[in-house]
Amino acid sequence: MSIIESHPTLDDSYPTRKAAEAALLYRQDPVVYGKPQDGPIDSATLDSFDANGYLSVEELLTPAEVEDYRAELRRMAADPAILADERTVTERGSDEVRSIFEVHRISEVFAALVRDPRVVGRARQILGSDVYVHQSRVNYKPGFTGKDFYWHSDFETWHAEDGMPRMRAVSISIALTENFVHNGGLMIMPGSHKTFVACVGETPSDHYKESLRGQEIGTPDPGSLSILADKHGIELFTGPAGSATMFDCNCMHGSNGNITPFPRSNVFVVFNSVENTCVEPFAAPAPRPSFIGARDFTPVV
Ligand code: 6CS
Ligand code: FE
Repeated sequence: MSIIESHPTLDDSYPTRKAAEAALLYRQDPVVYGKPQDGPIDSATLDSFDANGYLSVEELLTPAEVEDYRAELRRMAADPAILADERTVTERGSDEVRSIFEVHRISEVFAALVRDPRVVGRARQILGSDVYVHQSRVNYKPGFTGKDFYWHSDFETWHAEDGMPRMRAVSISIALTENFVHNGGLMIMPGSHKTFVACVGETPSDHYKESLRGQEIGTPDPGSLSILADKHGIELFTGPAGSATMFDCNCMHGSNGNITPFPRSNVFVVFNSVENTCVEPFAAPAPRPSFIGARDFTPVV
C-alpha cells in the first residue's frame, strides 16, 4: 500500500518519490507569513525574502560570540561520548566529523543560540507563529576532506521522510569560520523556492544512514536542475564568521566539497511553525529518528 493511501485524511500537495518521472510543481504555500512589525526584519528585507527565498545578516554574532561557538565545536569534536553518539555523522571514506545533529540538546551553548531573539525572532516573524526546532546540526566541512552537499530541497526530504505537511519552515545557517568562494560555501538558486521539484525513486528503509553522508534519493534530476539554474541563476554565499543566511525550506541549494586547508564550519537550525507539525511520512516506510526530524513540538521560548 502506498504511503499516500495510508493518509486517509491528508491530501498530499507535494507528491514526490512516487511517479516514474520528475515534475516541477507550483508552490501552494505563502513564503512570508508575518509582518514587518512582528520582528527584527524590515519590510524591504521581507519582500526580498519572499522573492528570493533567503536573507543575509552580515554580523549576526559578534567575534567574541563566534569564539565561544568555535570553542564548543572543538570540544564536541573531541568528546569521545559525542563521537560515539549516533547523532554524529562522519564523512564518506574517513572518520572526519561531517555533522553533529541535535546540537541544541547536546550543548547548552547551542541551546542558548536557538533561543536568541536575533535567531528565533526572525524565524517567528517569517513563519508568523510560534516555532519549534525541527532539526539542528553543526557542519564541520573540514579542510582537505570536506565533502559536498549535492543540490536538494530540504522540504522535499522533510515532507517525504519526516512528514512535514506544508512549506512553513525556515533554516538559518550561521558561519563559524570564514566562508570564502573556494571552501565549499552555501549556494542557493534565488527564487527556486517557488517551484517544488518532485523527485523519482522510492525511499529505502533507514535511508538517513546513507543520505546524511551523501544524499542520492530525493535529489532532483539534471533536467529539473538545469531548468531552475537557467531561470534563477546560482548565488554563492560568502562572509565572515558570525555572518548568517536564513533561507526558505524549499530553496534549491547545495555546497561544493572543500579541498582547501580552510574549514567551512557552520551551525544550522531549522525552525518549523507550530501550525505545521509533522505527521506520518508522505513517502517513506517510517519516520526518521527524532534527532533528525523532531517529534517534540514544544515551542521555543
Ligand atoms: O536530510 C536532512 O534533513 C538534512 N540534509 C541536508 C543536506 N540539508 C537539510 C538537512 O540538514
Ligand atoms: Fe539542506
